[in-house]
Amino acid sequence: MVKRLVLVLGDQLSAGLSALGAADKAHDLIVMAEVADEASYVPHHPKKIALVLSAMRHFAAELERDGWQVAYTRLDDPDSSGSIVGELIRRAEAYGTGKVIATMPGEWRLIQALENAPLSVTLLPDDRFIATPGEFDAWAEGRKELRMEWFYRMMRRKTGLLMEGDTPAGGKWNFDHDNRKPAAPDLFRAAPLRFAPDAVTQEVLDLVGARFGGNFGALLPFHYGVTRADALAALDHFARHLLAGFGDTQDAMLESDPFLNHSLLSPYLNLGLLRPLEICRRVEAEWQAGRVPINAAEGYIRQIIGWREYMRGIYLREGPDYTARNALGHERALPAMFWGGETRMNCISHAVAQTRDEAYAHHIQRLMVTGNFALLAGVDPGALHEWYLAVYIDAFEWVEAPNTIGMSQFADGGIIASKPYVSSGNYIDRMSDYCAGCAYKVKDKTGESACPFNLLYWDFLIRHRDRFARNPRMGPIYRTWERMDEGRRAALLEGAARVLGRLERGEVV
Ligand code: FAD
Ligand code: DLZ
Ligand code: SF4
Repeated sequence: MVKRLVLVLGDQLSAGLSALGAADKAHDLIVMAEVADEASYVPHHPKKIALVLSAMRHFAAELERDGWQVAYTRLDDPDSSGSIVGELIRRAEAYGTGKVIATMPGEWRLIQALENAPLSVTLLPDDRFIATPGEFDAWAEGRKELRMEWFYRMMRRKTGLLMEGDTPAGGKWNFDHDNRKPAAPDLFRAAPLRFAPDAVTQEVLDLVGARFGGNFGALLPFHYGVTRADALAALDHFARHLLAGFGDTQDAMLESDPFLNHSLLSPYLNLGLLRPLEICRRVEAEWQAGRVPINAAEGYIRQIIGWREYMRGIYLREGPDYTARNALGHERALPAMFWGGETRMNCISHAVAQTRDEAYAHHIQRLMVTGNFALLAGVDPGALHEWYLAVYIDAFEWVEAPNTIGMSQFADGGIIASKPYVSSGNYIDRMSDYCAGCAYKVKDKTGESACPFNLLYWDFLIRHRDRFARNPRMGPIYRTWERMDEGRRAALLEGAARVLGRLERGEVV
């Protein structure tokens, strides 16, 4: 006799999940379901689907070994209803109970589906985060600006991470000044830890290959870890071999090294296989033991207790319509180059090829290459949001949408970013080795050979002059424009119109 159904979603693979904590092994039934709706709300990268499904299957097996009863729906189950709520209803009918316990889903789409389900659903808080939504709201309430740095300091105090009493370790809250260096290829830099697929993963890979082989992205080779043990091994590998250089190379981009010193822990964190605090405690311990410098430890911890928690706070606070925001009124269709179409721009070509092969690009590739280009070209932020949600291994709406809509595209009107993240080609040239192999010349500001970023940068600023000219951080840029001679200004805008015209007509840029 089953008392209640306990829903465990594909990104809730944590032994300490609140729904499991509230459940009773002897009488409750765990429901896990691979369903068509979740596999297709955007055309996910095949590696991402494989990761989620294989991690779900491994987690279900662990629950069973631990004594839980699990009703597990496979994607190819002919009786499947195709949706999470449909599967709950099907199990409710089969087991004679409409009572469901679930941990709050990460995204509005599923929160709303569960709230409206014809079942008696109890939603429990997702306590796998450091800040509760209430804490975030209390912090945000009445503030004119929701700057991440102030939230981050609150999280440092709350966790005690890198704190000496009430003061930050090393005398500063933020060591970014020591980061942001370009990088050179380094044969001794460790590669991320790779995992060979086991039989369970192999079965999933066959299924995903057959069903989703047409989606953008290479399914094979597949090297992601799929269990908590794998995720812990990946954390250990990062802490031992890569963390020390994390700060120095954080913003750098190299053709020959897509990963540099990045951790690649986001998929494991977002699926629930790792907890944010355990990662940060390990990072802190490496610093305390003198094995990594403070700029690396602080920089890394800030990404997790700062940016990651802040993004979730914004997503929940801003509500379900956040993904539809379009403060700058951008309407352009997403250029084909984002799906691997031909382009002469080496930086975009490289970032997209890497995304296709690895389902991964690091933060600066997402923000300052693809994001920067889309913003300068006036791409519809909703279309871009769906692209980021589809193509990255770690993409879940609660973290992807604030990064895309807010940080990258300024489509929320400046809730997250105090000014748009735009740059000319200079920034990409300084931080990468992309420009040397490009058909365009980054030093050329006008003319056919000019880097499109150089042209679109000014066009963007002029198109949105009314909004940004009064921004104190952008005033100097507009003054540079005023000082340019008329002929140069006309050549820049004509060049931008030429690039935009080509995009409009679907021609190669
Ligand atoms: P590292 O560089 O090793 O950083 C460590 C950890 O910090 C990451 O694992 C991640 O958990 C966290 N982190 C770092 N930056 C951010 C950030 N801006 N927001 C939230 N967490 C952060 N991250 C996602 O997890 N999922 C997404 O769907 C996602 N979409 C993004 C879309 C855009 C347009 C941009 C600009 C950024 C996006 N990010 C997203 C943030 C960031 O790019 C990734 O977290 C990071 O690249 C993951 O790789 P990593 O684990 O090697 O990160
Ligand atoms: C991303 C994903 C995919 C591809 N498939 C499933 C699935 O079949 N079953 C499931 O429970 N979850 C899946 N997920 C993760 C969900 O989409 C995720 O739980 C929601 O986006 C909420 O964050
Ligand atoms: Fe990208 Fe411009 Fe450099 Fe080419 S020249 S790689 S388009 S920044």
